[in-house]
Amino acid sequence: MGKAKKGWMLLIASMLAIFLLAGCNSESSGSSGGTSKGKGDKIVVGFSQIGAESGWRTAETDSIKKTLGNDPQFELKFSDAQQKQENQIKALRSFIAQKVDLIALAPVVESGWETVLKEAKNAGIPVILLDRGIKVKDESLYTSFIGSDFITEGENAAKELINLMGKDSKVNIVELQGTVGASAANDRMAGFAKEIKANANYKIIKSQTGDFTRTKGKEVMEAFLKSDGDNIDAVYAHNDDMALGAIQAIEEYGLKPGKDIKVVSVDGIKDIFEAVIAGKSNIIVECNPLLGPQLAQAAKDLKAGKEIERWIKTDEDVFVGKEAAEEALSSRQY
Ligand code: GZL
Repeated sequence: MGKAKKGWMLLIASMLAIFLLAGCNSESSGSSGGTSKGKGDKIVVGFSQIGAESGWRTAETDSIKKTLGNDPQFELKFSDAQQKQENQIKALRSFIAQKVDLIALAPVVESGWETVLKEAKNAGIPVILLDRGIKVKDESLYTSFIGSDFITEGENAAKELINLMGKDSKVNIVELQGTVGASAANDRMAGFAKEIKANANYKIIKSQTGDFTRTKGKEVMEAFLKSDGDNIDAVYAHNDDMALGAIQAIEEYGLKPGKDIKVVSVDGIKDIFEAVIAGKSNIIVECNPLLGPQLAQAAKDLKAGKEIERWIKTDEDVFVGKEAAEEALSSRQY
């Protein structure tokens, strides 16, 4: 055989060897059986967070980063979407490309998730929803929802307001809605409206989104006061941050929040407890953001091949008035 031919044969043989070696490497790092696609035994979790729009949201992020960050079993990949769904979809695609073991998604809105969740399913990556729900035809696109019952939160807000002001009082309410399209906003609105509709003396005269932020909550409350100031008896805010913005607007308008205009809101961040103690707010419906431990347990159960509940609910309370707020403040963790 001529020299040239031998040279070609050698080249082909060495290329074949490199190809086979490379193939073997991608298999070993690609998946080590079971659900774990991560490095060695670590559970690699990709968490797509909405943003940092409220004290509640920051508390949730801290809980997850602390719980998974302090547990050697986990590697956490975190993405902040700055309130944009397209950023969350990009983050999920990146997690899929990195072959994470689990995706945790706090979906900013309920719709528009089918395509990317199908990609996660096709990649064999389970998805757990955190703190907000989604609407999908194929329910198998996510494994579990860890979060609150927002309809009950809305119902409790209305019931406690009626208890406070009296079922026979004539009460005009303005409502500060959360982010448009978010399940927490849709369901808190529905739960509240259901209870108010059952009492003819209570009326929601204005309702508009404040996007779950203090700034927007203040702006919208200023507009409500401008158009209906002397005709407003109470404000219902879908979260404390918007309520705190509304309290500022009421004071700047020259009225006393908590007295001239009663205030009821959802979440239970420390600042609202302080506002109730100062007499500026009246009712707090708790919504627990400390979901880190539940997410960690669910991830471990999935890795162990265990079934997990479809809805992992969080325990919550309602606090009415100064005394209840003073009693609870010292034990508040967020
Ligand atoms: C509730 C969560 C809501 C909070 C707001 O689970 O989605 O989003 O109530 C936050 O404070 O912005």
